[in-house]
Amino acid sequence: MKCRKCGGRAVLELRRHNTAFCAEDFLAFFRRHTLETIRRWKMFTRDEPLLVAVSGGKDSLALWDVLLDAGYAAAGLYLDLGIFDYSRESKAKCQAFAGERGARLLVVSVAEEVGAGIPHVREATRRPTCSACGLSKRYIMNKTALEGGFTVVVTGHNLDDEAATLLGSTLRWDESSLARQTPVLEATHPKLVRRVKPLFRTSERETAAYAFLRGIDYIVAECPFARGATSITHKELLNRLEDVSPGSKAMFFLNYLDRARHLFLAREQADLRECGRCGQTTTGEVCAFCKLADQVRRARGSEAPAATEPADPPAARGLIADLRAASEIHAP
Ligand code: Q46
Ligand code: ZN
Repeated sequence: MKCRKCGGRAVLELRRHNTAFCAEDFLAFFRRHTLETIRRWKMFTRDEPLLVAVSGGKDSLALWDVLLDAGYAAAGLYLDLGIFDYSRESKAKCQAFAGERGARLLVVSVAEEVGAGIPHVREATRRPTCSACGLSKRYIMNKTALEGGFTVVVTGHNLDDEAATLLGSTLRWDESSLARQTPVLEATHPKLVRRVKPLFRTSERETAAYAFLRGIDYIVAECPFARGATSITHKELLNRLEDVSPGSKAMFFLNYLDRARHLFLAREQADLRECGRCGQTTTGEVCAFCKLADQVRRARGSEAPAATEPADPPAARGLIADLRAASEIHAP
């Protein structure tokens, strides 16, 4: 297999693009593709201060790497979810990455904002862990960006993430989620910061290959709460489709954006106002985050302090896609 660009020995075949690249040309392709997406979708300009949400995983670190390399003013934001070893390890990866590049990294403790780390929120509120986590992350990202003078929050969601989310929303015909799924969520209120996803056209396999070839030290273990999540089943189903018909994921998600999203958007009308407690946006009197934090504080207040830290749940090791991609990269 030869590199389409230089004719040298290819290390990675991209069936969807019907091409193959050597390491150097793949890295250049990945950077070009990402920067082109930012430009075409008008995600942000050269002068805007960016806040890149980093989890310590391959996608967000690969994206931060591309942005720093291209000269963007991109600070990182790590949200410490308090999820035992997973959080400790992923925070260390982000700190090491930032340290090596001399980049600015903001670290915010979710426990300080919510009143307890993510693993304790379910006991306190009976709200599913991932739903409380997602709500808290979105809220804190927006708040940190506003307070820090950042005009854009950049996240590392890739094509696989977006296609799996779309499949989940479609199976439920969740019109509101369908309307909100976009790679550029504009700030529709002075208290909202634009949220963008420059990797939405890039597969997980490509980000894994980029991170591997760049020698980025990222966390391979997934969050222990991701275990058994339906989104993982949706990803597996889409991977099977992609195997027999390369390009299926891109066709599903990108055509949705082109042809169908506007139908759902037309019906979605949110009347936003400021939360009476914290000033962030809400459709009611008090925002969902303030209600969540209240519930947690009430429940924790009536609880005797735990004598010991709860045991670390078994981590879901190894992203299948990572391993698959790494094994497909042939050492030069
Ligand atoms: S939502 Fe759920 Fe993730 Fe939060 S608790 Fe872990 S798996 S980190 S993307
Ligand atoms: Zn609030």
